[in-house]
Amino acid sequence: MILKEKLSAQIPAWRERVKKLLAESGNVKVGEVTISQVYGGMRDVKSLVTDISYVDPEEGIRLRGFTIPEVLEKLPKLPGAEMPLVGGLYYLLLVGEVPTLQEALEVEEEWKRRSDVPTYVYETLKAMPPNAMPMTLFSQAILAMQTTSIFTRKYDEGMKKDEQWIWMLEDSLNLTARLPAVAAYIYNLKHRGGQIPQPRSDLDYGANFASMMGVDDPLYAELMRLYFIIHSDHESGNVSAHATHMVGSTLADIYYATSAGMNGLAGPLHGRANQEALSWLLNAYEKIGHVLSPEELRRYAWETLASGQVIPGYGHAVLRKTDPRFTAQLEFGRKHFPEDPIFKLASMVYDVVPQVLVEQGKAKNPWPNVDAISGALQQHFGVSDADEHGGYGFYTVLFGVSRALGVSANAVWARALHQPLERPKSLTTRMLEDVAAKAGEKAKEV
Ligand code: CMX
Repeated sequence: MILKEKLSAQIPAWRERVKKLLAESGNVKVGEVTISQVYGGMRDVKSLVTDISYVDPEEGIRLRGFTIPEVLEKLPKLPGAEMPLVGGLYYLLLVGEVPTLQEALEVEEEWKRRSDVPTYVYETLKAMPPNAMPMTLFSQAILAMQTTSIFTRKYDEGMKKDEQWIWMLEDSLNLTARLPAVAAYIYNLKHRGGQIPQPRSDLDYGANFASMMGVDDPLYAELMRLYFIIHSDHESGNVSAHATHMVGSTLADIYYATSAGMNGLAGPLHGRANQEALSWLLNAYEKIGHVLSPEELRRYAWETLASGQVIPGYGHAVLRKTDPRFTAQLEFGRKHFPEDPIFKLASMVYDVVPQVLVEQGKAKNPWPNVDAISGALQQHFGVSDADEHGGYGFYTVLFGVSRALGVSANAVWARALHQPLERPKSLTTRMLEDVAAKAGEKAKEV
């Protein structure tokens, strides 16, 4: 298998590189940690490592060194397609090189071979009450598939440490191959009578997903290729990536680890923001009855802030500029359906809301993130049925299908490089007060 061959060729040199760095420079300091960081969600504490992606606060994400526009330009596409193959993206994340079209297609073929979802997974989801949140079903499906983990079976048989990555790769390919059908089933269960989706082996990852969703428009396949590529990875410190990594560091398999990550993605400050961004736009639209004027939108944004809510899809823990993943989606909408009223509204929010957030003066970053506009694009294709909670819970599932690509690629490399059990140290408030008092005394002496 191409991915196994390419990784086998690279891993020994990477292991030597890390070993040398640790042996020669293990005691060199990377940074210092302040009390505000200890109390403040570890913001910007440099304590994780990944070579798969890096988020620069000003520039945004680079996947294996490539910006989002570069990724979209360089990754191979099917003849006549606008957006690259998702298989090429997975190759890039794992191998670190831009694949040829043939190599990207080989990954797509691997996925097709592995895409069967065990029937009991569908039955498990069907047995859940109708008010189960889509993300609950998604995480549950992933956990239910743990019974198929080869990694855990090999562990039980006494697998060698150097081979852990091989079985993590097997599991990761199986998991990522099945997730589009799992997601489409969750949508069907919630909104379309619960039929089991029929994957099409003549279609690529994005187009097959579009087909399982029952959206005929070929543009939706292009959107989903774009969507699955841009949501895949955002370095290691975001909650879904970090939770997956932390659970995986116990040698739990990819199903346990990804399910944990998805539970984090379900939170409103993370992936759930993509549902809330559409609700926020639709509320505005329905309230006023037409696409708002900038002045009306400004008032609506201030009302949201005055009621103590955040404006979903705006702000970020690391980014300090417009998220290039937002821009890629904005450009897609501008090119293909600039007159869609909800898309128009989402574009106008971009013109108005950053200034409102600046005036409010709280958010460190007033600019949009990836979640601000993704729902507006989905609703254009009719993927906009509200669930029992009156929200668009399925959108975070879409994010989850893509994020599984990033976290699983990281999990393969974590096992390849023998990354150890994660175990940071906690202190008590009294200890921090003592540290603060000592620092105060020292400052007086000086
Ligand atoms: N609307 C209103 N207030 C906001 C805001 C927004 N979009 N973004 C930040 N703020 C507020 C924070 O709530 C915080 O207020 P308090 O001091 O009262 O607690 C203050 O500004 C400072 O926050 P920050 O340091 O700028 O942001 P954080 O790193 O703490 O949080 C994030 C980052 C994304 C959670 C935050 O910007 C937010 O809540 N945004 C809206 C939700 C959202 O879009 N989340 C998705 C992020 C992308 C993803 O993970 O999918």
